[in-house]
Amino acid sequence: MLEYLRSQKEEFLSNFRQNKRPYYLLIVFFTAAIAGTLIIIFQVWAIQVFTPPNFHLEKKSADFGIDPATGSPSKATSGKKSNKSSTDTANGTSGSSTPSSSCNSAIKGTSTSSTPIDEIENSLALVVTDAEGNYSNPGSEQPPGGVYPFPAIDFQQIYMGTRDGRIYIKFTLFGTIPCQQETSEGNRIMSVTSNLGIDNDGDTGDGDGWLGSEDHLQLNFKYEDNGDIWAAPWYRANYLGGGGEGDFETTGNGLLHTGNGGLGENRFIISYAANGLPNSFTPGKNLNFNFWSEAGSNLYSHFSYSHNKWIPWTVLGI
Ligand SMILES: [Ca+2]
Ligand SMILES: [Ca+2]
Repeated sequence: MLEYLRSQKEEFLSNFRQNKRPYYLLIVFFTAAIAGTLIIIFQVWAIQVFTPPNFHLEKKSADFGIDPATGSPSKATSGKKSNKSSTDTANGTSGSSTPSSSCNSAIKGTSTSSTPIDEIENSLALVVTDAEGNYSNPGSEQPPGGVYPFPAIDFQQIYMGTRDGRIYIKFTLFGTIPCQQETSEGNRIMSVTSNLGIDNDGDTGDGDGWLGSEDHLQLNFKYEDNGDIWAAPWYRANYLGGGGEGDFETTGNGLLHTGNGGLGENRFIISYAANGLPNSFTPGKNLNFNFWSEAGSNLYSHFSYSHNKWIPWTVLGI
């Protein structure tokens, strides 16, 4: 009997080795394949569910060329929009203002005024008409192949005038000022900046760091990664010599008039109290303006840039 069992065992092992082994290996292979497929399906599902919505928006804009200034606004921006667009309507914004000015409600800070100034805008005097596409390389902090075009910094015309102790300056542009942070050439545009250097002593060759400018006016739009947008219309006045950017006697803030242009439009108006710029904006005084603009990105502080020559203007009360 013992001998019989031993022979049965040998026969079984022999059959397994010769015939059954491939069958069991096939079962193991298919089981592993099914498990691997289930793991991949789970990973795809997890990416779809847990990826933040902004990632999809940004990628969509970059891949398909959707203009964020006119396309679907981001979650953060659209949420802030609804409050103040109704305020603009209540203030009677009309005529030269367009519905897109509601983008301005996303601006943080207090350097804005939404009260329309249509009559002042229409009274301003044309100071200069500038060329389209006149970008230039500043010589530092620019992309290796040179600056990229960015029409929102491309000045078209500048208008000015003083009234009731304030200087008003209007810029028109060849592009629309972004309503939210844009992506261009793989760069996130972090700032859009306009500058005016003012020569008020008739010598455009004096001054070290500012090439003849005694005053400097700037409007800076800042687009943060979290969707926040800031506008800073400010100035520094009475250059002291010495060559540094801080070598001015005074600094102060101005106003961005969001009832007449701004985000989502191709124009903006800024104003400053003339007594903050005591040697410049007296009606009848002859000034020279040196104006430049720039767009900064997460990669290059001079992603785009344009610099222009001196323009003369006699201060006009309106
Ligand atoms: Ca231009
Ligand atoms: Ca000067």
